[in-house]
Amino acid sequence: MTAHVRLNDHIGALDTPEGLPAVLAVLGETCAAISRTVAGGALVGALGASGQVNVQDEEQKKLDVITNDMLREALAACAPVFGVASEELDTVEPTGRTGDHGYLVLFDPLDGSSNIDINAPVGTIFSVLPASSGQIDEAAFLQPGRNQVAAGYALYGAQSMLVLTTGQGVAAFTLDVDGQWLRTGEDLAIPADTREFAINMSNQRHWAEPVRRYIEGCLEGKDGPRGKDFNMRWVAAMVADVHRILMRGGVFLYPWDAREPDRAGKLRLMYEGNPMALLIEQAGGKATTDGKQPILDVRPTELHQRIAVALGSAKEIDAFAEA
Ligand code: FDP
Repeated sequence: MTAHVRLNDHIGALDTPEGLPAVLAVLGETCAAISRTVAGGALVGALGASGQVNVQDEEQKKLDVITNDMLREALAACAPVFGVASEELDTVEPTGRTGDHGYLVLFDPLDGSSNIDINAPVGTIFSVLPASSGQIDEAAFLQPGRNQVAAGYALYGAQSMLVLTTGQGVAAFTLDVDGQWLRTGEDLAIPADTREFAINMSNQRHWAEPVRRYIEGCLEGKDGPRGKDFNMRWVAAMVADVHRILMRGGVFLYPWDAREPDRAGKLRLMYEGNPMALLIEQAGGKATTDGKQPILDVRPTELHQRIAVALGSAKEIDAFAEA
């Protein structure tokens, strides 16, 4: 059997800016530890609600709190990390370090929390931005996704996998029994065409007209304007839906809807939209707000900003843009 390349050896062979390999190593180790906690479930007291509410008024699960603390603590001890921000924290947390070659790490510690208690896939999403040499405050984090020097996720599913980009393609790693991330995929490429879409259909009546038209076209299949049958998937954890798209193509939509007209969408730009957009673009797909505007070009105005998301197979995102 051929030996698989370890995560840290893979990172070491890349052309990365100073300090970044140490940050990615800590993210890899912490995601491996989170995988063990997720797998322990009820045996390690990881299921159920925490009784707390986060800054976005959402009820936190115990695992949201546990995994958030694991990442905060590990990253605070990593020298090149100058600050962290999390979907589960009110505001940013500077580590007290400043200078050159520093990084800001943003994360959704446990994506797809509604899946925790039913033993369905969940994940961790992370985004790494360069830190400026000045003060580390909220403004320092408000950089467009194009600035990311790395992005990735860990998926805790049938296998635990880590998928990573540093802007030089996308690689995938599988966690072995000894807790090592071993490379099992390189240069992931999303097929341009697809017959699979992912959207929460129960929100249909709240969507804007173009989204309704596009999905109606898919549902009409061979008999409609698209002239081909479509299949639908919805794992209800963005990590798992994006992973499927990276593996075999498809599109994932979480659009604006009329229930909260002032909110651009449900998902968060800084912890979900940007890191997934970098992975999707690096794998040859498109990641947009509306089929046209690239997510990576959005200039953030708020740390916990929401965003509409339409990403996946390039030609299908074009079809969505034309609907
Ligand atoms: P969750 O709220 O369970 O954490 O992050 C938001 C997210 O999950 C995504 O992972 C997922 O794609 C989506 O919300 C699920 O939304 P629905 O509740 O509408 O299915």
